[in-house]
Amino acid sequence: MKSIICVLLLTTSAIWIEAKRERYDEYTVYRIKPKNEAQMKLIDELGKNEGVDLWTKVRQSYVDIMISPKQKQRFHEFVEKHDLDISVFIENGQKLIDDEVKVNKPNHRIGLEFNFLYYYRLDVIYRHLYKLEAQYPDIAKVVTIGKSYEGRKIKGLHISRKQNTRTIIIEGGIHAREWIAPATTMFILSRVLNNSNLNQQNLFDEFNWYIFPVVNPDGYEYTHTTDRLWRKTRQPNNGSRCFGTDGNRNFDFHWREIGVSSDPCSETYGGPSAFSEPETRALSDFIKSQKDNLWMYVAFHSYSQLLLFPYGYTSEHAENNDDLQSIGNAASMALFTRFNTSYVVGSVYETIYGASGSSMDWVLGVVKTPLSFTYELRDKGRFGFLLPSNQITPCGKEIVDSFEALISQAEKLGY
Ligand code: 0X9
Ligand code: ZN
Repeated sequence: MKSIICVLLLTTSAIWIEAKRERYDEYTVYRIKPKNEAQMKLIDELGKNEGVDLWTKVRQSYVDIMISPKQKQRFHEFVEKHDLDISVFIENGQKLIDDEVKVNKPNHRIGLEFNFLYYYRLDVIYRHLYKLEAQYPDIAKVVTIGKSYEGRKIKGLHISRKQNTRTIIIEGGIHAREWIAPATTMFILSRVLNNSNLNQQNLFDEFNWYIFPVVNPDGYEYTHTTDRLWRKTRQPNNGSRCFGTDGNRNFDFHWREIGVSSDPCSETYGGPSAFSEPETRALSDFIKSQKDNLWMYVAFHSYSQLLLFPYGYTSEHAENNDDLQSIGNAASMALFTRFNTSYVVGSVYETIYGASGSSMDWVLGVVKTPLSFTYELRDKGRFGFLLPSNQITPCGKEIVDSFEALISQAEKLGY
């Protein structure tokens, strides 16, 4: 009898959890190619409506926009009226999410080997960090830099083979739904520890690495349990029904100036104040503590295949703009060599859009570390945020190749 009740309870609670999941049936992602400034403005306004989500922000070349089934008719009228150039990129969001759940299921069984075939839950990622620490006791150590709003630890791996060397900090997962970012930072981590390419191994051995795969753990878990397309942190906002802040608009450098919203319901809400989020506070405090040795900072996002450098807050160039461009170009060329994947290189403002309050801008502008980059990983919109996990390994390999060039070109230029 007891066991029957137990089974009943388990199944009903499972159904309850399932029922609470956000669904994206018949949500369609369109690509719009704006023909002029006026159309860009229109699309930006459109993006503020309920049932409309801009997957990429509006820029000159294109914008990807997800429309709920309820909004479709209005959307098509809008397209007609303003003569917008649209094409369908993802027919049905839920279909891709269902496929992804099917593929990823096995890895949620406890004790399964960590490999790069799946997207993992936070506990699996953290367990793997400890396993690596045990496997490489002389060079690897798990570090905890603070806690998220919901109390999850923000953990990373410190890898160091030499004393007093230059430090590289890698940030992944500030945006929750960009799952390829934590996966890729884990891939880099594995190749920093153990690399069959001896040139890469020797180069990587020279540095002191801090790698944080999931700096927004609440958001990341929420994308696994409740809403696959969640982007922000999970702190409630006073006086609003909407949760969360965009961590990459929350840093204290030209905070809330451009490409950022003051509306808590917006995907790019900058927060009530700079560093209002425990996650960005923890990360920035840690970065500051490394200031003296910090040589390079790299943040990982998706998608669009871009390698970006500061600034996002202004069209004005960073002092070392030409160097950053040259380093970025070298990295992009090296990346292309493996699978012919192309990444466009440039400053945020000139390449995509103005956006202030990012970690990357803050590292250059406040911490004054001259080498600060952001990767926007695969793909170019075929799957967008819902990139299948069989792309983790190819993406990781080409990114590690690009990293080798990123570092050596910077060294060549005297950094
Ligand atoms: O808008 C962002 O924060 C990033 N794009 S994403 O689609 N992953 O959200 C771009 C970050 C570039 N850095 C700056 N805005 N400075
Ligand atoms: Zn992002």
